Formats: sequence, structure tokens, C-alpha cells
Amino acid sequence: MKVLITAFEPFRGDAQNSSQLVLESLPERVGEVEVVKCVLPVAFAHASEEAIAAIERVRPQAVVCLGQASTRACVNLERIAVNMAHANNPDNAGAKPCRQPVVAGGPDGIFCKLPVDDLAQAVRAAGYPCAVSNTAGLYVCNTLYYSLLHRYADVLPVLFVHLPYAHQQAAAKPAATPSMAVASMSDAIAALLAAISAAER
Ligand code: PCA
Repeated sequence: MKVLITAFEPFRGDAQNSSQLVLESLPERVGEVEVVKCVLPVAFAHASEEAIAAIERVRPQAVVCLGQASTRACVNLERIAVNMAHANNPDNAGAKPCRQPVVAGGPDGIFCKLPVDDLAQAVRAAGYPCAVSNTAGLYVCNTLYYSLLHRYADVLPVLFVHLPYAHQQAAAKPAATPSMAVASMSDAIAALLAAISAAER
């Protein structure tokens, strides 16, 4: 099974993005899963465009999108994307949408088609803290997730995963900032890929 894994470049003044660090540390193959990697810009107008171009080029059997969420303390599997794009801070291209639809006329929300609760359990069983989240926010990550869930509906499983800061990022933040080791997040994503490939078999 071929899985496209996307991550995001750094944004909002951070020098690194934990999702990109994790993507770079993932092996090219996890069991039966061939991993194809792609880094996306933190830009409302371009992230999904570039992801769709990668999907059309790679023709994967599943897509896992990774993003950084500074308030999360563990690996978070996102259950739903909502049809709203809103930014309190401009994206890397300077865009700052105010409560705009991601897809005009689209449904308010779209659920992930994969069994997120079972997948989270599989990641925990592998020894890594993992939870299901019921909001991916309203920023670029949610826009990417909504765009892909809307476009690929039943033809291609797509899952968005929010990751905490890596330890080396959190070390430069206030003391209680949650973080995980890149190696642990990478192993957790490997366990997730194994579970997705088992679920899709
Ligand atoms: N996190 C942001 C956008 C890029 C990223 O890594 C988000 O949660 O929307």
C-alpha cells in the first residue's frame, strides 16, 4: 500500500515545524506501507492545491496529513473538518481570512472515513499517547483537511494528525509547553500507518 504523508513548513515565527521534523525522520517503508513524503506551504490558497497535485502524481491508497498544534500534548487524530477558514494571524503568504467557507456550498462538516477511534487505540497499544480530537481548528490545517475530504469523499481515505511541539522547540518556550520527542512521534505515525494498512486490507 502506498501512503502519501504531508507535513507543513514552519509558520508564525517558529524556526521549525514538528510535523516536518517527524516527516523527515519517517522511514521510506513501514511494513507493507510505502511512504511518499511531501512538505506543504502554510498558505490557505496553496496548501490543498499542492497536496492535490501530489495526490494526482503519486496516486496513493491513503493520505495522512501532519500538522503542528502547539497546545496539544499527544498525537491527535482529527475526526472532522469544518467548512470555515479563519485566521487570527496571517498565514505565510499574508492571507488572513475571516470566517470564510473553505468550499462554497459545501457541507458544514465532513467526517474522516477511517475508524479514528480504533486507529488511536492501535497507536496507544504500540505505546504512544494518542487521542481523537473533534476539532482541527479553523486555520490552514483544517482548510487542507476539509478540501481533501470534500474532494476525495469515498474514493481515497484521508486523515489529519495534529502533533505537539518537538522537545527542542518546547525547550525555547514557557516551561509548561507540551511536547514529545520526534522519535516517539515518528514511531507513533509508523504504528498508525500499520493500523491504517490493516484497516484498509
Ligand atoms: N499547523 C497549522 C498550520 C500549519 C501547521 O503545522 C494549523 O494547525 O492549522
